[in-house]
Amino acid sequence: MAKESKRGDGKKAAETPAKAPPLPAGADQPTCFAEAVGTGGETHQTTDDVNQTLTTQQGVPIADNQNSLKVGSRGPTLLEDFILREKIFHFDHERIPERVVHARGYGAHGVFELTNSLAEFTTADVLSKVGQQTEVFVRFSTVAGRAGSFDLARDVRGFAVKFYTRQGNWDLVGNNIPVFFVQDAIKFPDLVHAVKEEPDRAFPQAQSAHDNFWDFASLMPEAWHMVMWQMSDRTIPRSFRTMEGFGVHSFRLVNAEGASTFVKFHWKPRQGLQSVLWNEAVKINGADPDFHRRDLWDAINAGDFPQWDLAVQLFGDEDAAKFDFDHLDATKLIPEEIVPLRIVGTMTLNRNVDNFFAETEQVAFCTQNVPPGIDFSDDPLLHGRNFSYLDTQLKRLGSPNFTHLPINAPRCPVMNFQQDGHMAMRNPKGRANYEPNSWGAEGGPRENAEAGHRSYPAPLEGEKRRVRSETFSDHYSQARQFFVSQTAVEQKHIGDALVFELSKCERVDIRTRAVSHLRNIDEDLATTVADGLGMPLPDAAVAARPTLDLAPSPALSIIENGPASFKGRKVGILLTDGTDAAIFAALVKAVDGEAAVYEVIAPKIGGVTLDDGTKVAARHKLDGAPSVLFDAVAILPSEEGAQMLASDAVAKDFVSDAFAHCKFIGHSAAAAELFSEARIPAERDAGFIPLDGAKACKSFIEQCGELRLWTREFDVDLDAKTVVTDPRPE
Ligand code: HDE
Repeated sequence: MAKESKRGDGKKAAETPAKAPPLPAGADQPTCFAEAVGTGGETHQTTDDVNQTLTTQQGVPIADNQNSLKVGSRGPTLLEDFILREKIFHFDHERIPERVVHARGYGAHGVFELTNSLAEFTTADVLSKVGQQTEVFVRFSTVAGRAGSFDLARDVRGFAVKFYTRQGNWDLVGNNIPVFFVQDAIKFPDLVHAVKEEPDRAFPQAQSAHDNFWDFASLMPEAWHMVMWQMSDRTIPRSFRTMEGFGVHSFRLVNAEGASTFVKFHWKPRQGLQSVLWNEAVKINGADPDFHRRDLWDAINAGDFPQWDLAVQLFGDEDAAKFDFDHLDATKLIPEEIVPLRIVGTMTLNRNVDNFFAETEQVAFCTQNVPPGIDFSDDPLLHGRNFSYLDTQLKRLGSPNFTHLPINAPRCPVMNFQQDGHMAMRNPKGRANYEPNSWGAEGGPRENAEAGHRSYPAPLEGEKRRVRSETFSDHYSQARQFFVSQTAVEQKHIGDALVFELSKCERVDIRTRAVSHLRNIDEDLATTVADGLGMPLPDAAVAARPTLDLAPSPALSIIENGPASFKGRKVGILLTDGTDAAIFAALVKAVDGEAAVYEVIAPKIGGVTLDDGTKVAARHKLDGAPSVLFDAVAILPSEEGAQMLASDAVAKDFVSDAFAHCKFIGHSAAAAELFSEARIPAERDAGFIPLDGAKACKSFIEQCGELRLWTREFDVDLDAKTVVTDPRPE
């Protein structure tokens, strides 16, 4: 069966352990709503299941939802109209404050299965029992943009996972980058203010390419390791499905004997890493601002469930003492080559949300949500976060009872004497609401020294001072390590990104100060960026410590860690009337064979008639589907169709963008005319694959698994001449 990408409106949900029970028969598509109340996501149908009469919030049936109550037919409208008043009142209060950071996000449900026990290191049940499945909810996000901003902003991505464990919720609130911009929580508001839109003009939105961000970054040497990641393609991922996730800070695992082991958490996507090009990102934002959320929704609905392996790096105080950095400094990572990753389980996202607001918007993460057996390190950034997340939920969700919302409610029993407050839905019964009490078995829950969370008794002493540890002062060594760990084309992208971003700064002194840091990271990069900005090379910034030449870490490259095949990727197939039906069928078969997806693009949305008379529906009209929406393209016009497309500016853009973005391009012989009108060089490179039979179609899709013909970039980009040396052999 051919795998045409699903439109994404049919639900294909997989079972998860604590899935809400199904709605009553006949009520699976309520016209009003199913009101979810209670603690564990149980659903109560409050509408009339039989005839589904529209009601007010008070349950009063509504006779007319089209007209307000008036005197005569032309008014005035009467204040007595409680139906109108209630409806408008509720509408007026629909919005809650968006998150101050990570406002734009998208979530999905899934399951985590443990494959390797860490019981020797932790009492956390979720990490102890091999084969045990734990329900999870994940929210991916951008950081800087508002909730309505576009998906392909150059930005860090949030990767927040809530595990509904048997010992309470565990929130691993991470990013897709393993380090952070600042070392101390007290600098976080400054960082966020600097990167967000400038306060007087309220722009630019969702981007760091402006004076305020680079002013701040250039005054903060500690930011430059993360700046290198930010300027890399990590911040323009192809999909949420192709990103890594990192817990960033060191946490502690604590075992039954009370022994502590430090741990860093990593999520490795089974889909392989993949990003887009900056020029592509800019165009995707115009063509489909919801590119990432649509991608995740479509993949899950199509049953192509994304998976990540959870890996840990475990180390003790003695190991930490040997690192040439301080693991409590969140601007540093622990290279995988120094502390190897140990895969302990797999997360599968298998269910889209039923309601975006109820789930993705109202989910409330907190770094402090940890089960027994997981504890905190002394990372000062983490400590700031531990305060911030609970605090922000009160502002955003408006009540300390946000934990009663089904998306936030633990799936295990919740028993305590906390009570009342706005919108309390979990109201204890009985007489005792305090502890200790002498009401015996009816007196409610009691503390449990055995099962309860106990903080690791780390011995501490010291003076109370506002200082930054000396051990936090090497700002450039890992930034350099990151840069030298990239392939040539990725290094080029970092150079391009820096030139682009700094060219958006109006103040020359800010550009200059920024480049002065690059001199401590990589001289060639500094030279390239200065050249790209048309400015002299400034003196190097004063470094607190000399930069070390650390060994490259191949794990840091995206291209080195790409997918094994074209699985889950999307090819756009451009058809016209008269396209060769046999080739189209062979291509669809090849796409299916690799478990990839395709979408048909045609001059008209009504579709095309192939040369054997078959009619094929189009998913997109050509004007609405630029090639940036696809991982690869197949251009299969008939002779006549190619002639028509050759005079169409949009068709020419389709081809020339696919070419410029180094994509693999399968094509019919007739496409030659379109190529020459699109000014594709007559001597075509290895990325052009003539599709003249089933074998060619198969090898085209196999080759697409390489994702891009990166060497082409050195032929098509003017900046390439000045950035890095063309890596191809002479
Ligand atoms: Fe956050 N961060 N953060 N952060 N963060 C929030 O909490 C904060 C940091 C991250 O999908 C807020 O519920 C401080 C690092 C993610 O709902 C807020 C500091 C990392 C999300 C907050 C940091 C993150 C947030 C805003 C420095 C990667 C989205 C809304 C001390 C490890 C979670 C909210 C979601 C959200 C504070 C730094 C990741 C204000 C004070 C480092 C993925 O509480």
